[in-house]
Amino acid sequence: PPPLPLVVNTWPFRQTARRAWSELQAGGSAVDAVEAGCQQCQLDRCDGSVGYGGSPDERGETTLDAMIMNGDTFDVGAVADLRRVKDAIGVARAVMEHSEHTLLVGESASKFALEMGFPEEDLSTNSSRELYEKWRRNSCQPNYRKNVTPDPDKSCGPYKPIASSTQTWSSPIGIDNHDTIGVVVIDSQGRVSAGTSTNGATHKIPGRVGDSPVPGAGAYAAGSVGGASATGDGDVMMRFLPSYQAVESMRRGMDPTLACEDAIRRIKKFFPSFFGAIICANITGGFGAACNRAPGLDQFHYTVFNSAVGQATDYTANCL
Ligand code: SD4
Repeated sequence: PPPLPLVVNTWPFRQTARRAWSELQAGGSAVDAVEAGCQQCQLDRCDGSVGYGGSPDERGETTLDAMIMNGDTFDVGAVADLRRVKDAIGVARAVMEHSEHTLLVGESASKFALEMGFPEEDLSTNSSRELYEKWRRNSCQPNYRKNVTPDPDKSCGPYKPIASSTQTWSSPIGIDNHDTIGVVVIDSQGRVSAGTSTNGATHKIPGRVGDSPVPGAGAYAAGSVGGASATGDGDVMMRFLPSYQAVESMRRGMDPTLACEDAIRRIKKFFPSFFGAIICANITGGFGAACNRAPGLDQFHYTVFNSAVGQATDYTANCL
């Protein structure tokens, strides 16, 4: 069987896998490695969709979602709609280690973070301000509202509900706003952890929470089985708990690639063109991924690091 430890992460973010790997080499646990890998991506602001300075919401603010799960103890910490604090995965870990709760949201999550010693910082950057200004110049075309009309005098809302129409569904999340970091680690003792960090969806409605901080949706880990993490259109994907589904399939003995494909197929049946992908890893060192074919997504690149490949290595899944 392929060797442990094993690091797998979404997208070709090799720095994430390298950082997680070096954490393991330094004696860190699977949970430490997941946190460190996500932190690296937050600092790199991977493709603008992780960490500060990306995906401004309808008010121009960047807000963060993150989760970390210890598969062996079923401890989970998560934050959603976190404001003015950059280290979302660090705060998620603080929720896990310094509270009995699982998920804290919004201003209250920020307050908790400050109590835990995280600094308060502006999450805007020139690029997030530009994205926001451009959207306003473009009359604030809402990406995530449906059956609404803007106030006739103000093209940028407030939006009012109108009778529902029968438009065919198409995913508002695409290749331009996609890259949640998801990391799954099996350490050399076979311990399992999974986690995520993202700034969500560009021009989202303030208050929107995606799949990433929801256990079973954005990520899941189960001791003596394995872990999974999803990326893509969280508004749709979270309805199917794909990470939980994939881990439970692996528990029943399914190969990681097939478990990932099965989770994608269940969503595809109802949302044929949804944008999304999932990575899976099991405690024998097996791994795989799957994605749904959508505009701009024919292949999904993910990153693997174990001693057999010897370095952070790009793998490719052909989309279903
Ligand atoms: C979300 N799943 O907030 C995240 C975004 C993402 O690939 O992963 N896009 O819906």
